[in-house]
Amino acid sequence: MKSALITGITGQDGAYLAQLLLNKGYEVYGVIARRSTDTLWRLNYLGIKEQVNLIEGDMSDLSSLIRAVQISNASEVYNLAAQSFVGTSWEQPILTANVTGVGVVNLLEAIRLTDPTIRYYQASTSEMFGLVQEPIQSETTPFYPRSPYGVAKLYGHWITVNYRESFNMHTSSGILFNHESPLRGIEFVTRKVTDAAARIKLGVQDKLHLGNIDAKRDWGFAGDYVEAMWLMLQQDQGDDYVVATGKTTTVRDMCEIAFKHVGLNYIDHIVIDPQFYRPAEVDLLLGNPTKAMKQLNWEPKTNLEQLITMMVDADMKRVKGEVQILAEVQ
Ligand code: NDP
Ligand code: GDR
Repeated sequence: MKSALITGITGQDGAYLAQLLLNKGYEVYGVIARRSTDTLWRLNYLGIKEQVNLIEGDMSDLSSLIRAVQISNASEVYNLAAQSFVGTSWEQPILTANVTGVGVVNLLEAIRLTDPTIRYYQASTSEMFGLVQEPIQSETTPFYPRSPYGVAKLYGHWITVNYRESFNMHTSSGILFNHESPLRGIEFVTRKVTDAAARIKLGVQDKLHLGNIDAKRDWGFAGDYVEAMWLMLQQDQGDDYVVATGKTTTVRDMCEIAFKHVGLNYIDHIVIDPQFYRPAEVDLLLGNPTKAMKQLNWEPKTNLEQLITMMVDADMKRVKGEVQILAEVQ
């Protein structure tokens, strides 16, 4: 039986990827960081908590990563762990650099020292395009990150490429555009909006405070995107791939979809609050996934309307108390 190790298994993508790999018959191991509260709610929600093997570790602790790679005996390692919230990266730039940037080389070293034939996936990001240098971004578009998070991810991206070129390791970098789901963290804008739409509909919230609603993003469904991660590691060679839908939408129009789904007009409930503006904004992201579609035979299956309505429906159930997601109880 094949084994895989996932860092960030308690996050949105980690949970979906663990589910995908379990369905494919893998023995799944996950690195779990020590926290004072339970972080297993997503694995619980998907009903897979008992099926994964958890190993304590932290991206900033090389010895713990070596231990995790050894214990798991993995032939594939997926590095999804990060301080992943762009806004927080201005508040904690050094932590972000250590975890999201240097953490990558820690894990690559753990692999190189243990078994350099292990295949490696790096969670790169469209945030590396930042101040976009081309209207539609592909694998050849120059990078221009706009946040400490984007800068840290750029290091992670290039060190992944470098280990492929230096040591002939099978490393792949997935340049994933925004992807969302009912398991998205509440601080990210889609989930903040779908949760608010549900709460306002059910009378437990009045207003929704947002920042720049003119920002445009290429949003897809996390469940579709984890498939692309797995496909990258099944190729003969490691490579870099953009994973996106090829459509971009403003935060404003995404709000309209969410509120309309519960019979509300978003304009009546939104308050523009400069507190949520960013020191440097990424105004527009729009990816060209042609390479992933051709070489990986991957395609996005869920459009934005389906995605947002799925998230609103899940939040309606949660706010009504029909489904309990422990970490999200407010
Ligand atoms: P989440 O924020 O939901 O999950 C991040 C994970 O990283 C959590 O499991 C978290 O653990 C873990 N983590 C954080 N710090 C450490 C640490 N020091 N040591 C070990 N683990 C740590 O992110 P997503 O699932 O949305 O994203 C997965 C990856 O993909 C991230 O690297 C993200 O930057 C990247 N990405 C995401 C995109 C998106 O749209 N979702 C797009 C492009 C890239 P804990 O639960 O304990 O906090
Ligand atoms: P992003 O996602 O920064 O693209 O990073 P986020 O959902 O946080 O922001 C998207 C856009 O919405 C605007 N915005 C707001 N954002 C938040 N969070 N809260 C608000 O109130 C708000 N109002 C407007 C933002 O300014 C921004 O333009 C996500 C993360 O998952 C990263 O880890 C990942 O790398 C990228 O997606 C691709």
